[in-house]
Amino acid sequence: MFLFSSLPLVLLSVTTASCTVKEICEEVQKNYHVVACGSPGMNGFPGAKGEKGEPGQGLRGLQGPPGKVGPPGTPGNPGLPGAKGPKGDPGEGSDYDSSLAASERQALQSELDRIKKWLTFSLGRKVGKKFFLSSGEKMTFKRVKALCAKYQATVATPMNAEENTAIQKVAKEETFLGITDEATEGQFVDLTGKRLTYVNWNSGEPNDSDSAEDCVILLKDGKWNDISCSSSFVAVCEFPA
Ligand SMILES: *[C@@H]1O[C@H](CO)[C@@H](O)[C@H](O)[C@H]1NC(C)=O
Ligand SMILES: [Ca+2]
Ligand SMILES: [Ca+2]
Repeated sequence: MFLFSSLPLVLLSVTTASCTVKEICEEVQKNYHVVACGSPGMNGFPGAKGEKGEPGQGLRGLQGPPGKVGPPGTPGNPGLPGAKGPKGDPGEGSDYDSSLAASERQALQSELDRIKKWLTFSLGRKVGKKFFLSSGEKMTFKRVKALCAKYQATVATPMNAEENTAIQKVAKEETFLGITDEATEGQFVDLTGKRLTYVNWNSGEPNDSDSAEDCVILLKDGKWNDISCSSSFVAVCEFPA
């Protein structure tokens, strides 16, 4: 029941506890020799003064007027680079995000991958490219769809026996699947409208009892039963892993 509402919080606390943007930045600096955090150093000192020009060509004897000024000497070598400046303040909001270097993005990505592993370990089931999570709450099919959509996910839809088992374990109780025959009675499709390539109906199902069963639940033993969409069952969503 608290899982979904606390999920962003878990992520947030995990992120703040182990990985601030500043730390990632320092990490990146260490590992990739990128100077990205500090502001640029000060300019070097100006070069040494050029050599004195050629003497002018005044007449000997009486001292003539001063000769022409010689051509300027070649400029001195540039000074050494200034000392490294103090560390800059972290950027803010989207300005900073959009200027993330590839190496910084890579560091963030590996941190996210690590967090996904923690979540899989403690909460959910990952099968192939799917990650199944339950909110633990019971609700109508319509509300399950809305809940999953709110989290950029869809209602759990098993495409094979392995996924079917994973959903069964995550749900622990009977749960809606992302399958209906609302559009055409007797023709069960997934939520994108595709015909099913895997089914696991219980014997005698689907029976469209009272001509009012257009949704599908996963029973505790993993078999499927068609049932009324307005009854309430545990919500399980599938996320791209
Ligand atoms: C049809 O399925 C429902 C469950 O959805 C079940 O309760 C009922 O007994 C079934 N009816 C028949 C005739 O098998
Ligand atoms: Ca039906
Ligand atoms: Ca039924």
